[in-house]
Amino acid sequence: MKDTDILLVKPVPPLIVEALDAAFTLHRLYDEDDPEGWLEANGGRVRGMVCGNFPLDADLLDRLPALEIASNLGVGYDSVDVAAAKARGVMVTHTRSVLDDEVADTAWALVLMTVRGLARADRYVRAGRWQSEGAFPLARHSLKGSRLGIIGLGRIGRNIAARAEASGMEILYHGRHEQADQPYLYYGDLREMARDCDVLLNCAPGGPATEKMIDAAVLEALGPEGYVINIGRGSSMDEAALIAALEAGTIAGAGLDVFEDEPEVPQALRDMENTVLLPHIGSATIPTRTAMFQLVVDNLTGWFGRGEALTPVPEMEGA
Ligand code: 8YV
Repeated sequence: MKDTDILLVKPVPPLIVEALDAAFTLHRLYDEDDPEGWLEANGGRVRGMVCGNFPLDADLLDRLPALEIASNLGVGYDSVDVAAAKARGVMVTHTRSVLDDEVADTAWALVLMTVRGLARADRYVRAGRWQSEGAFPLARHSLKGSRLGIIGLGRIGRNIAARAEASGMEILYHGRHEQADQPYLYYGDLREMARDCDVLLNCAPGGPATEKMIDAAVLEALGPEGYVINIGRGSSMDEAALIAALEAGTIAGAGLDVFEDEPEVPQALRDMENTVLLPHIGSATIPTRTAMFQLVVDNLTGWFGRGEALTPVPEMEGA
């Protein structure tokens, strides 16, 4: 494997760099003075790469004609043009499964912080308002008996549903298909589900199919007693519509781990009392990130060592 050329387009964590450096011939495009010139001269030798932190599009794929596999860091692979990769016979893998519980825990914490007002309550104590203003206002909803509408009932969504069940919530879900093996109520129409739930939680993948799917009409259907939570991708939310809905009281509040233009977070969202804002930390613990980094490496060593990718993206299955 040592003579196999692997490309890093952007810097990645040291665990990945060190493991790939030991196993392969590793090229760091970001260290090249003339990346375009390097690609022109050497792109034809590259057989594997790490992706996820830059757009891997048809144009870049064309400059890597010998590429066999792109190993994506993250379960979400919306920065990769999978159709273009597939058309060129390039395998794409992602870091599914190893982060499901971590992301579900973050999602659940965000639900509690937002719906029960816990982040706001913490600020209340710190600002000395408990002494000056008295008891903190009561939360609108108990989780028990409330309805959670999950957008995207995949591995992470099902882990969130398990946590919601433990809290006594009723679970509804929306996705491309009804899942016969799931006990929850399916909605083919997102607006209808928004109308019927108290907490609307997005954990769907990003990309064109989910672009701005949570729009003004969905937020209006959710209504003034409803909360929206997003731990999927910022691109799935119409952020301008969300700000307008929060300002007008169209919905009650929002808990967000992802944003349209990270790390930019609109000042309007930061200024509001009924938002909880996290810096995209769904999977951000040392054990889980270490497992993700290792899986990025294992997909490449599996492919070049045994001809087997461990965790192909769903579009690759049966390809
Ligand atoms: C991180 C994520 O952004 O897995 C994903 O899709 O959104 C996160 O875990 C990341 O990709 C790791 O750097």
